[in-house]
Amino acid sequence: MPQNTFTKSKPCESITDLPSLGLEKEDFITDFKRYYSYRLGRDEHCRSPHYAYEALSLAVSDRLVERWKNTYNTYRESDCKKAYYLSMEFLMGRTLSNAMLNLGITGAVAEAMYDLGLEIEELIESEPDAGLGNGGLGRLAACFIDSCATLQLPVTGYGLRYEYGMFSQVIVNGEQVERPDHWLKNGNVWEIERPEYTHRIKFGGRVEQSVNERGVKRRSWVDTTDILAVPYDTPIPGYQNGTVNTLRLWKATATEEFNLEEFNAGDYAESVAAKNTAENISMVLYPNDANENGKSLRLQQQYLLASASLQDIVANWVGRHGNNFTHFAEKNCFQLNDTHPSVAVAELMRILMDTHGLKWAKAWEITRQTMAYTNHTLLPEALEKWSVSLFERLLPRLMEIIYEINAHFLAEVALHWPGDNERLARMSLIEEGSEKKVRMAYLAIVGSFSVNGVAELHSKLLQEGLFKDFYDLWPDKFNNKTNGVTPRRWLAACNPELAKFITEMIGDKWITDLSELKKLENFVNDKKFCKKWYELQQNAKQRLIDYKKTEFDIDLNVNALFDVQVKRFHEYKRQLLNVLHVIHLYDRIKRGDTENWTDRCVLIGGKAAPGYYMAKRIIKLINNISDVINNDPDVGEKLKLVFMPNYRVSAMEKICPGADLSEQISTAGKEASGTGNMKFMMNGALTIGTLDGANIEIREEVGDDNFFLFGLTEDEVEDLRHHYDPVNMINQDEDLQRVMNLLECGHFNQFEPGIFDDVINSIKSSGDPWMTIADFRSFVNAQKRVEAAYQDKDLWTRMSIINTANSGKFSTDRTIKNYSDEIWNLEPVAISK
Ligand code: HTE
Repeated sequence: MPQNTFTKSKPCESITDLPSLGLEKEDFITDFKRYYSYRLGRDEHCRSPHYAYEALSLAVSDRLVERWKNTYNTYRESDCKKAYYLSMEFLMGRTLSNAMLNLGITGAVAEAMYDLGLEIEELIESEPDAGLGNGGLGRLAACFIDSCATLQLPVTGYGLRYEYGMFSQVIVNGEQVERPDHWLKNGNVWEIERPEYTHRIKFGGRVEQSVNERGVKRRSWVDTTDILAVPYDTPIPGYQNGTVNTLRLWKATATEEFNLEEFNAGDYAESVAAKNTAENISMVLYPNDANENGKSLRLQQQYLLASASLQDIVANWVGRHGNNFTHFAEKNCFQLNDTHPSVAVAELMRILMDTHGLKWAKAWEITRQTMAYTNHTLLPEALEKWSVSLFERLLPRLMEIIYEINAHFLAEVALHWPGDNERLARMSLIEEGSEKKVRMAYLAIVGSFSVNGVAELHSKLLQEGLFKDFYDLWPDKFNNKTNGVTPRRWLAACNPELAKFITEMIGDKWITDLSELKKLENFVNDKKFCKKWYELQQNAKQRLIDYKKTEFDIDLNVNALFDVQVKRFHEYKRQLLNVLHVIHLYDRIKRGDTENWTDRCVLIGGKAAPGYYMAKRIIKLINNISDVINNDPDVGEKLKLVFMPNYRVSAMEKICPGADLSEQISTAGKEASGTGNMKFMMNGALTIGTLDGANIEIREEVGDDNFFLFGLTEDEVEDLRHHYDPVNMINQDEDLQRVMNLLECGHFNQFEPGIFDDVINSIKSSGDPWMTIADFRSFVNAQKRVEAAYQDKDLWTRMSIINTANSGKFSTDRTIKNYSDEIWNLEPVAISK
């Protein structure tokens, strides 16, 4: 294994002292040519844009690494407090254009590429997405680390380096087919492997009692099967401020001696095969968003992340302070992105006690002062519970520690509520039953000093419902941190035309202080401004049309209302409600009810978890309906329904600038926050939405008049559950009856009888948890208000401006400032050269 330091043979000048790299056009031309010809060995006959992308990225990466070193050294010298964002997902998307923006070199590079006869857009487009996440939770982690760097906060992201990220989705005969996403196959110029920081991760074995030299009893975890965690670092630049933070991702590999033993036994092939078993652990991202994940391999992934990251941080501490942990909690803070890394609570206890000899009480104090937990969902099917028997087999020492944490905790509960045995059973970290299970959320709550939800309503529901017992015990632990998105990627980079116009009008301070956008409101009555705003929105729509045209043979009308719903497929998100409305519009056209018609393109995109049957059927339904509608000459321009395959970060960068209407239509109380809603709003789309998640706060910011509200409230949903009768509701509503008839008579599946029966039955069931039918009428009425507003171009444009102008709250800069001030307690660190 390479070492950190090596001996130089004679005194000489520093090997890292370098003149700083230039940022002018000529500098990029020179560096590009050198990388292209010498590092990559290509010439002008090479036809693939990939190598040009690589050559440019290497040149850009050099500038990042230069600043990265300064940042690293500044943090080390300042001995500042640090936070660590532990997450199983970082949905980074592409890096090149964001890196150029944050380095402030977009213009110089574009000119350099132009001079070389290259199209910068084409190079940007040839970068694969780093799709190391499922949806909102993973993308939030990516926006967070961007904001941390921009705010100059010493925060490191820790995650896993999956060989295969989120699958890519193709549609075959209307159905989702998953293709593996081998995103690393052409290499990754942005990462640096750091084998010198490898850590050993234990699995299996058993726990022994041993006594050390001084007669102190120790628990030892022995006879384990070990793997190695090797870190790969990616630079995370702040916005034009010299800070470059780190995203450290772990790859699992085999230990050397593990193989050696078998070599000696002569089992050469077996020993090489064993390498596979180890490397499997970080091989693939589980493609479930807010769904069940019960597999042993998944628990191994979670432990790999927790153990490698904590060992890394503790080793760094010990390197500087020896075995003295007195000030550890003042200097370190761990944010757990949902329960996925929450085994970290037990792992920190293990490291402090078993490796560094701390007593239980001291270790527990440190753990409880350093861990903070963010919950991202109320859905019961997404709450992690690991079977005790699996835990015992895979991580016996950790199971032991969890039992002990539980014993101490239940004693505290018993003291607080003497004799309340029911409460003890409810709150126990261990769920009793035919199969005992570890409740990971409870472990996270008990082991943390802070528990937060991700929007006002969600945090309130956590306190009143899911975590009520814990809130009663520790009300001060609970807090809200409303989500956001980074305005660099989600406005400045993805919508450069609009960004430029905004900057011309109000200056460029908005890029790092999004509340500045409020100044746009001063222009809502300025005719020229509004005209320009309208033109820019139309241009963005046209760009979206052109982008989609490369994928299918459909011509969309730029004057139609672009009505967009893009997100993971889940019943609670109610893509089905959208579909019912589309069928209703189709039905109106067919029966000639088209007076005052508003042309509409309904665009839907998103992936379904491969094992989520109902979600996949809904995708098929959308594709079938789309076939019927788009090919019906009676319908023509009036209505189009398009399913956009393989929705991902880089697709959203094109979609959100080109949307008129943003569909945020989840059943109230089910979408913890949503973040797509914020991207659309920032880019001037209007929202049609329920009182759910961050929609509530979006509506508060833009005002009632600039938001299309519909649907039951969370309270009403819960009340209605007891006497929900969707069949009766259908019978009471003629439009809905006609829609259901079209579905039930097989109008959209003439040659595939019965394939949508399960979908139809699910919404007609009185037990439908998502209550799609209940919100149909209210949704249709809201859509009518949308159409009326859209027909008044001036009104719509004004509303659009007001949406962008009031999106300031939804910058992750604000969110991260809240985390930093109220949970992490960090100070910004200016970078010295
Ligand atoms: C919420 C979404 C929120 C986002 O986090 C989500 N939670 C999960 N996925 C999300 O997108 C999640 C995934 C797996 C297990 C548990 C939760 O649904 C970021 O905006 O509303 O906070």
